[in-house]
Amino acid sequence: SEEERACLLDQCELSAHLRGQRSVMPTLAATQRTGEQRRTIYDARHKTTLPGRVVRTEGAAAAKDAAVNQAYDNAGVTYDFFHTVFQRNSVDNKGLRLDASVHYQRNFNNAFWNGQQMVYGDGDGRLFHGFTAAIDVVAHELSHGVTQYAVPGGLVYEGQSGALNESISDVMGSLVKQWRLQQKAADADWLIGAGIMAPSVGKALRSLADPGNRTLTWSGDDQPKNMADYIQDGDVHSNSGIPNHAFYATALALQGHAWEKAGPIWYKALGLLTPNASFADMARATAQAAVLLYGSDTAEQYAVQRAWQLVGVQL
Ligand code: ASN
Ligand code: ZN
Repeated sequence: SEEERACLLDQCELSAHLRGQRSVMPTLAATQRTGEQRRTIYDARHKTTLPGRVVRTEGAAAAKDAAVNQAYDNAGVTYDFFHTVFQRNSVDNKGLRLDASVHYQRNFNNAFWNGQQMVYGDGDGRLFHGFTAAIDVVAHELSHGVTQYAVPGGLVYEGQSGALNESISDVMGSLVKQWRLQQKAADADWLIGAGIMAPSVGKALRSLADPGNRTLTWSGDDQPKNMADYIQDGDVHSNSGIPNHAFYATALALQGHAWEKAGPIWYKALGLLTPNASFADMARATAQAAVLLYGSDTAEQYAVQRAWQLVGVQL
């Protein structure tokens, strides 16, 4: 509970003082100075009770546990990305604390955002290795939090709005990875979750460059990349291939770094959406965002419009 969590944190601050260490846990304030990260990593110890026990607080030395440090470091890079590229101060743009629990359940083949924090499984060692190792997976989960706050009222996690919610997390996940590697759009792999899956299962979870490509991605992947192949009542992780591919096409058309033009257009569009937004609503929102940022009759506006045309979404 909220109370339990506050208590755990107080104890951890206290024990840091007792050990004569500098306490780096900032006092809880409604609004946090921008640029200040406030990460706390917890160990769920293979249970499902969240958040679990505090294992690393902001500024503390690395833990012995690799998953803890990966969750901490990758959340840090993701925070820096949103702050540097979009001038966003954390998930809520008010410096929200970044909480993450590792070792959730046993053999848990997933990671998620529960509305308040990030949660990571270790994988079963057969299909997946841990989920914290992939920066795009960490950024994907954290971005669910960003969407929750940046879209007025959030995006309902079903149907097209749910697939958009998923797609925004994949787009931001890929952008954070490209930003960390300082890769141009044309040089990026555009994969989500490369390196955390057993090679026999696939190279990555999803591809924004070629959604549904079964040699690149998970064998169970059925992502469409055009409305012609839209899956009625399909999973939000499937139909997300369509807006994912629209972002990819926009970024490639605009060249350079995807976070410099395509990224800001997509990010600005979030504020123009409503909770039940459709793909067409996102197409209009991104086109409008391109006009707001770059003007009308610009290469940016046309790149966005052409990208949605390519995936079969009518503006
Ligand atoms: N890893 C998945 C996601 O963040 C978990 C889920 O199905 N919500 O989308
Ligand atoms: Zn997701």
